Amino acid sequence: MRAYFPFIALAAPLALTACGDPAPTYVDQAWVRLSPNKDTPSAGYFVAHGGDAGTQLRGVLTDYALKVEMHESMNHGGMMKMEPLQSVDIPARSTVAFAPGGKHLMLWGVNDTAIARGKMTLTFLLANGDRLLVDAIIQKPGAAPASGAEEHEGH
Ligand SMILES: [Cu+2]
Repeated sequence: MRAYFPFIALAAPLALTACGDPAPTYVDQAWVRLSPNKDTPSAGYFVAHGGDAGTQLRGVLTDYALKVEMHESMNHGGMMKMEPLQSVDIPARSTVAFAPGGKHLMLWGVNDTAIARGKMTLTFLLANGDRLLVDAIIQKPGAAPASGAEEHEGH
């Protein structure tokens, strides 16, 4: 004879309250592909994840490069062309990837200290007022031609 166990605990409704903060927009998977030539810009990539409310990415700042711009590579009749982006929509609960061949950051003059450390902090400015600080991994070029003869500029 089996005992009858009423599933009181399991049947109790989950007490989900509506008092939680809305999910914020965030950025991850940030990395910088370092240019082999100091005179040409490096490229930066990342993934933005929209929160419960849509917003826009208005710009990216860093203390570790002279200048950062948002760009998009586009195919104009077989010719790849880059155009600057002033603002990028991050719709609610969606993913916007900055990836090779598409949207990307261009970074001029990446700081030597950051290169030596292998990462740099980027600040993402959102239209909702949030500033997201994200560490980007710096990926050095595969073949560094002058690694044994690097120049140290005096200050
Ligand atoms: Cu570009």
